[in-house]
Amino acid sequence: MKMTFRWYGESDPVTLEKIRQIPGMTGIVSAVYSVPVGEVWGEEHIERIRKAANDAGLEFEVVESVPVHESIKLGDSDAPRLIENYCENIRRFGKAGVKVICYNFMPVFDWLRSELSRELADGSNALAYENAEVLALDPSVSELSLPGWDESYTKGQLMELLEKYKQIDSEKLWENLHAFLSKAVPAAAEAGVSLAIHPDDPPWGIFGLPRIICSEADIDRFLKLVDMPENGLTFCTGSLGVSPDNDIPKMAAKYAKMGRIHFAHLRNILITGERCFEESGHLSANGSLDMDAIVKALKFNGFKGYIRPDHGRMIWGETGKPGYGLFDRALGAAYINGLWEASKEG
Ligand code: DNO
Repeated sequence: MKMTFRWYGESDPVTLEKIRQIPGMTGIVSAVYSVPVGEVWGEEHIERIRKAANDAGLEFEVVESVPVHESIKLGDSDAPRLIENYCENIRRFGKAGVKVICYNFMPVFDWLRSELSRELADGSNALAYENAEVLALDPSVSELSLPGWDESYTKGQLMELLEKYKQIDSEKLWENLHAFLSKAVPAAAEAGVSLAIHPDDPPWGIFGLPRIICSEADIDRFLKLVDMPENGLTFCTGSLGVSPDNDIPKMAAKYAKMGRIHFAHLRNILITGERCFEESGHLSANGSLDMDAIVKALKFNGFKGYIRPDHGRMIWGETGKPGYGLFDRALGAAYINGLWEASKEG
């Protein structure tokens, strides 16, 4: 496995030099943030990230994320053009030495939390999800914003988009995902890269929008849509793990053994009630997931992909992008490395 760290580009207060000093760190996970969703990324932009990473002694082999345009998810008439743009991006990443592309197929919103800075008992601050608060939220007026959300919509455009999704049920979304994958996966195979879908976070429908990558049954169906090794997963323990129905160590073992986990987002969460959770400290004892069992499941089933410590709490007075400070994510990387090193078969 290769330990990596998400870097939000030159404006990220967490610099490459700091990332490089985390023990065991091999590379960054990043993206070109200046290109509107659906457009082709300039080769010079991709090259600039690669060079910055390499100059700091790090690799750039994972792109997170290349957002899928809403028209592709909706199956609109311009979907074929946008899918072709996506394939062109894949080819460009392949040329630049990128090995894995992380993306998601969640309508309109990427990951969602109701609180960005809940104070935990130890005085740290964490992201949290309270179902009653989300149910009371009106996405068309809410000011909530999370890293990764497309902020380019006006409120009016957002309303229009939500209206369009009234025609899209889960089955229609599966069809549109299939149409996307049947072009994108062969393009990826040809370019020498793997696609890694990120599961829906949280793994249930929100605001009446369908979500289809939530469970083991969903993932089984997904992998069969285009049954090629390049059609794989970003195995995100914190996303799948907030549903008590998902047996995370079992799923990690199963999909690692199949060779379909290309990228793993490892973090713990504490389930605090039905459809309620907070992003706890990393240790198994801090949350609801058995992190040791998850790491062993990956290691003993031949996982050779990339790991990132995913989110962290805000500790030691750090401020920054919710979930994406330096200190606690670095502790997460060290913890996962420790589990990995100590895991011995037999
Ligand atoms: C959240 C991230 C997600 C992820 C996308 C991939 O912290 O894991 O925003 O990057 O879902 O498309």
